[in-house]
Amino acid sequence: MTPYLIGKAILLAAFAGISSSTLVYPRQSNQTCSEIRQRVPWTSLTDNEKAAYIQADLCLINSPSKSGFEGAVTRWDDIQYPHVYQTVWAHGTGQFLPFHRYYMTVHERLIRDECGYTGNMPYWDEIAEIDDITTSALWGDDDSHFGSNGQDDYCVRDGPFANLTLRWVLDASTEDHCLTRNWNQEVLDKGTQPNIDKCNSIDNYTDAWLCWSQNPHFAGHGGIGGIMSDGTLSPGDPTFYLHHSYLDKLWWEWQNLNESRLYDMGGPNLPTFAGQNGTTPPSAAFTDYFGDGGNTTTLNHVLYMFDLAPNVTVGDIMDIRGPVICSEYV
Ligand SMILES: *[C@@H]1O[C@H](CO)[C@@H](O)[C@H](O)[C@H]1NC(C)=O
Ligand SMILES: *[C@@H]1O[C@H](CO)[C@@H](O)[C@H](O)[C@H]1NC(C)=O
Ligand SMILES: *[C@@H]1O[C@H](CO)[C@@H](O)[C@H](O)[C@H]1NC(C)=O
Ligand SMILES: *[C@@H]1O[C@H](CO)[C@@H](O)[C@H](O)[C@H]1NC(C)=O
Ligand SMILES: *[C@@H]1O[C@H](CO)[C@@H](O)[C@H](O)[C@H]1NC(C)=O
Ligand SMILES: *[C@@H]1O[C@H](CO)[C@@H](O)[C@H](O)[C@H]1NC(C)=O
Ligand SMILES: *[C@@H]1O[C@H](CO)[C@@H](O)[C@H](O)[C@H]1NC(C)=O
Ligand SMILES: [Cu+2]
Repeated sequence: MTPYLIGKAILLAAFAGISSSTLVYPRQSNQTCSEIRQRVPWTSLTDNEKAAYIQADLCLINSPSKSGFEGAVTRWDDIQYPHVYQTVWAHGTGQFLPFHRYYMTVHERLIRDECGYTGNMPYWDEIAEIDDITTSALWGDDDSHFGSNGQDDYCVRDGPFANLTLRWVLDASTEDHCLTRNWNQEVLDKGTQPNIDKCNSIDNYTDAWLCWSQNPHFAGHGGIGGIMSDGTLSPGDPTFYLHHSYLDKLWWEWQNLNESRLYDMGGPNLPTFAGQNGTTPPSAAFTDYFGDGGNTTTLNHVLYMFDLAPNVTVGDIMDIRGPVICSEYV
């Protein structure tokens, strides 16, 4: 055990009121956070840095699947799958924010480990661009932007992801389709500062997660629209990762407003809405509610990414400066 992990176990016990003997740390004994990586606004990258990031996602898109998920063709299909399959478990539940936090890191690991990406991970600074979706710095036709809006059939036909073939459909089977977008300023408008302030003013996670999952979360998804506005399939659009990193930054800022928030967890554990056929995992595999043993999400909750990354617990990712995420937002 590194001193960091011992410190965290004590901290957890203090905040969560649980005995440290019930904690199973370290789960990832061979991981340490020796150098914290920076997550930066997309606009702070140079064009070359942007192109390198886009190139890394294209590398996943052009690499063969390794997962064995039935119907997966590319590595991009592989990374989308845990989100597609676990839709009803990862949304509308307490693990919503933790699941997506870890998911950002799993995507980061794939582009670093398999595609040689060495730059900072970017986020979409939505509040800075909220006035006009059409002029966002995400958009452009060259190799350092994400293309632009969909055409009449909503398919994206410009930029590096033009004519991208996506495969997963709602029931976690496959059917080839295009990447779609359908910009919507009205929905992006939900990401206003007052709506962010409202979530920040809620002092407990049990209520705050719901607030974050609504306006600030919907804004970026619905503002881009198309696949991005689909709760199940949205990671098919490369902009998904920049939007959810931004949302993660907002959660991290909330966590830092009061020391009681850093390890605060809660919210429902069981699905709160019906999934499509196939996207509700077989109950047998999930009867222990991902390790919580109850109906409320706790720090012991397992975040599951199939074989793409090891299982970690919610407690492992609460502090982004810890060994699993090892990042900071700037
Ligand atoms: C520990 O490191 C090894 C080699 O890098 C890796 O294969 C293994 O998955 C790691 N274990 C955990 C729990 O992360
Ligand atoms: C995308 O597909 C359309 C319609 O099939 C085609 O006209 C266009 O040339 C393709 N664009 C690229 C960049 O492949
Ligand atoms: C959480 O905070 C909200 C609003 O600040 C409050 O209404 C609610 O009772 C609190 N819940 C718990 C469990 O403390
Ligand atoms: C910090 O959180 C505690 C526990 O919820 C609360 O009693 C206290 O008022 C909060 N402090 C601030 C500055 O909001
Ligand atoms: C799931 O699919 C089966 C077989 O196609 C069908 O009978 C059933 O009604 C579907 N259930 C839901 C919830 O869509
Ligand atoms: C990871 O977590 C999932 C979901 O709780 C579980 O089904 C799976 O067996 C776990 N895998 C390992 C290696 O512990
Ligand atoms: C969890 O919820 C289910 C379904 O609502 C209920 O049957 C069960 O008693 C609850 N378990 C606990 C530990 O509260
Ligand atoms: Cu999601």
